[in-house]
Amino acid sequence: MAEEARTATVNRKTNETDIQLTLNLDSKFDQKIEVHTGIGFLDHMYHALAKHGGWSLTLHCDGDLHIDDHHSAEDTAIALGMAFKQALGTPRGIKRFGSAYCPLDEALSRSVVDISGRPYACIDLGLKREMIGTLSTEMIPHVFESFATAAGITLHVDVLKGFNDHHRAESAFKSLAVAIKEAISRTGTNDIPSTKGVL
Ligand SMILES: [Mn+2]
Repeated sequence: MAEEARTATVNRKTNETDIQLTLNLDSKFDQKIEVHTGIGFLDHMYHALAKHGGWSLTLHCDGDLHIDDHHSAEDTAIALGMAFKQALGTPRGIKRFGSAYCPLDEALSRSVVDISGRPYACIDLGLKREMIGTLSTEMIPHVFESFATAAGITLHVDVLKGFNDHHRAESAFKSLAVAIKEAISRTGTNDIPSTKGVL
């Protein structure tokens, strides 16, 4: 029996950004990914996250890029986290924990996820460049943190190796995608995976 796809729509408008987002966490066979944040490298990262997570994702952000990339990067991560949380609903019948290593050539990243209901992020990417394209590298850990906070998940992302910052960042997003895919995979039960009985 086909299980219902876990989906969400988030529209989030502030004085700094105007975001429309749709997410489907169960798009194995019919993925549709369209990301326009106004920041090319960030589009590339969200695209990788969706692709390897098995998601469909449409994300449009009209942000205050005349100031800098900060609000657009942070707010799209918040909107994505909100959509993730909404799509997942009460976390019943999922594995809860997930972890993955993903290489990209010489770079190697590890992500560990707990769909805990407790927002926490430990991010160590060791990026050296100031910018990758038009994205400030300092915004990349901020994106992971903002996503984890809005999603209500515990997230550890470490880049273990690699000298190319594009590779380091991309392998980090890929490992996050694969770790989340495991964590939210269905167990076939209706169990809430916590000794507390609540997540
Ligand atoms: Mn910020």
